[in-house]
Amino acid sequence: MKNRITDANFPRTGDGRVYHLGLRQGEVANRIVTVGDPSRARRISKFLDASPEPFVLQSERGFLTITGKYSGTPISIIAIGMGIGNMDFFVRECRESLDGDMAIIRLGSCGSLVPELPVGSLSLPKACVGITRNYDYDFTAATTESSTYRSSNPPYSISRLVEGHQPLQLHLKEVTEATRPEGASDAAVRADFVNASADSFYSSQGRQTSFPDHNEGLVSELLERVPGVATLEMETHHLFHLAAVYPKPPSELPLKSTASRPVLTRPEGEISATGSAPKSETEQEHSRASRGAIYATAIQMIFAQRQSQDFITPEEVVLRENWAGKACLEALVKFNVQSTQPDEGSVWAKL
Ligand code: R1P
Ligand code: URA
Repeated sequence: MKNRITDANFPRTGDGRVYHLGLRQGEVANRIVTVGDPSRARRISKFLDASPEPFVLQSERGFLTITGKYSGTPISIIAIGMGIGNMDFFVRECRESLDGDMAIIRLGSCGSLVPELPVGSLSLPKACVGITRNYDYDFTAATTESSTYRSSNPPYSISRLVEGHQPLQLHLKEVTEATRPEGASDAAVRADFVNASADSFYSSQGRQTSFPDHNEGLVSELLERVPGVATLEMETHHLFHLAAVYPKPPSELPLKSTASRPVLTRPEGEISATGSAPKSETEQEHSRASRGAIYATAIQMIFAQRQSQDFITPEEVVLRENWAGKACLEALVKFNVQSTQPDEGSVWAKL
């Protein structure tokens, strides 16, 4: 850590940079393509307009942001690495660095559990579940009964469904179909499956290693319990969840009044549980007021087929990343994002 940080609640440097992504206001656009692999971000960034020259920031923690314009519209491509934790840093730190609505597409790789999605297919999940390892389960136990998955203390928990933003999903599907390249004429593009995001590539995706993970029946349990589930990866559920729970901006509330918002403040003078003085109404309203809506969807490239054990080739990856990457940019700039960050002081306003 090179810079002095000023706020323990939401750490930022003196010049307003967030702690892990290293960004400040004006460096991230309202339309974002997020990927895991930094080389995927660099590949897609080749499609950005040459002018203004894209802004590139690699943070100390390994997040890579490339912000420029596509067909004249500001857009960011952000590589976050892997896992729920990194998705959490990305969504929250971008949200606090940006005014207005956000439209986010995750372009990721995944494994397929169904024959309809062979290696090289693209899946735009309509909804996600999360799979998490239960640290209260005794992983040293000698055997796993199949009934264990439905017991009150199962080795893995499978969450409720959370939906993505359907208008953005269907619009992205249309653009993806319309931009299908030569060489991918037979690749399936599906928008009717459910994705499962796991907190491990191995144990909570049912892979067998030398660890006693008690996961032999996990994939069958998932298929049985979640109708339409077809893919496994590691971040999309958290993205959909944060987007779904984020407070709607006043313009999207049924009554255009803060009176219809959930109660955020305690009665005047009440002391909080920690004994510290309660925050003033204005402070609380400010810290929880919506900064704009978050619209999120995903497009996933099938890299691994868990039934056939096939794995994608490097050449197939390049073709899919170029195809889906360009489709994400194209779809985002054509998607109506009503309220946006002002150009003034931004990296994309530079000529
Ligand atoms: C595991 O290999 C990684 O690949 C998938 C998973 O979600 C996980 O991050 O996505 P990315 O290709 O976007 O990283
Ligand atoms: N990413 C995952 O998380 N799982 C797979 O099987 C392939 C890519």
